[in-house]
Amino acid sequence: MSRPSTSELRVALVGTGFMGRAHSHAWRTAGAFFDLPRRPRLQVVAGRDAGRTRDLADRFGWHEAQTDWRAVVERDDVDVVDICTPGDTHEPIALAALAAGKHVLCEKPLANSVPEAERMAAAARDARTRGVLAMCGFSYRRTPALALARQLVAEGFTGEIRHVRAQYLQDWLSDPDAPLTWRLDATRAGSGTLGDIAAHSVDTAQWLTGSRITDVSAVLRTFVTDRPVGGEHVGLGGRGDGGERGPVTVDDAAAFTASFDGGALGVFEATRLATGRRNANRIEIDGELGSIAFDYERSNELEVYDARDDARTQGFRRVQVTEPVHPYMAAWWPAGHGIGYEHGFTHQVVDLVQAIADGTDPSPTFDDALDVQRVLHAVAVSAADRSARTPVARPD
Ligand code: SOE
Repeated sequence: MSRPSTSELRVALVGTGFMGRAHSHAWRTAGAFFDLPRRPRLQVVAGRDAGRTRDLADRFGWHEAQTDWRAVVERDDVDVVDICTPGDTHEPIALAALAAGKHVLCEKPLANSVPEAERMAAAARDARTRGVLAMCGFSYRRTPALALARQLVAEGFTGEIRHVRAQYLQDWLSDPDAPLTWRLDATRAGSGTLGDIAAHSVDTAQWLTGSRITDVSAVLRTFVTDRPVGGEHVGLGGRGDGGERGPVTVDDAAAFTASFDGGALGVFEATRLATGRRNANRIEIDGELGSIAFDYERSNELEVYDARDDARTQGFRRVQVTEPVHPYMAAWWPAGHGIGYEHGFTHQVVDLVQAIADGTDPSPTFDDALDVQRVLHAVAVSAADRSARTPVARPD
């Protein structure tokens, strides 16, 4: 093994799927475009399938490929453990890594249940006292247009917020013959749209508004209750082989209203069966002084409405968030040249490396992600009870 220079930050990635590739790209790219205080070294990637792990290592430049995550997280030549596995393994990997003194980046949702998330957040708090940091990967926070929205809200652009309207619409399960994957298995994913994509909306909404959801009223629905066990996987979906079918044990769609402690009223919708909507992660905020609207399908844009504008020319303006004055953009291309999905992950790495160098809390912390988990839990309870209003349970 080579001796690291003191400025290196040696990373171990666990997981080789869609997120494993997105994070590999981020670790590989961040230092090329941003001036990082420490240079990421792609030390080792771990995955259960040896061939797939080797392939990912070769493509992205990981120095080693391993099949046992336990052997990786305690290594002396690793500083950061990046967890990109399904939710059922987040807790054991994160706890082992934090106990071994490694900084942790963990994909969202933080865990499959509140108790798991609580144990992870407690371990992260304890690790923090030893200078070890933990961050949860709600990567959309790093989309420049959303980061700009957050700046504007914090500066008072919207004034008091009355409405939060969030939708996360995908369609990769519209076909009833799309095959069963781990994302449709409650024992592995914990939940369906709720943890997978509504989690993003809840995180974005609480982060953007700087307020917390206090109660919810929810409905969950599973439209397709069994799917082909085998078949061809294409992207997130694909086509079954016409053979045996197995049960879908998670929700296909979630809808809920929410109250925020800042006084706003929230309406949330998440589905993976919105035919034609590929990745429409949308949020709109209406305040007394103005509104802001974002749609990931137009990710380089932010719509803004300023109620203080001259009444004759009032209207929503479409801002191209592609200028050097916008968050993260100065590091990329000349003005007007957009960026894409992978860049949110790159920005996430940039912010984590900076936090590690500064010794400050990364955002979101495991505590922030635990709070999202509590909201998701309240949504599930409300949907099961069919109760009109379910408080989000938080310790005093
Ligand atoms: C699948 O719905 C998924 O890959 C999510 O798991 C990601 O968090 C989101 O960014 C894109 O869609």
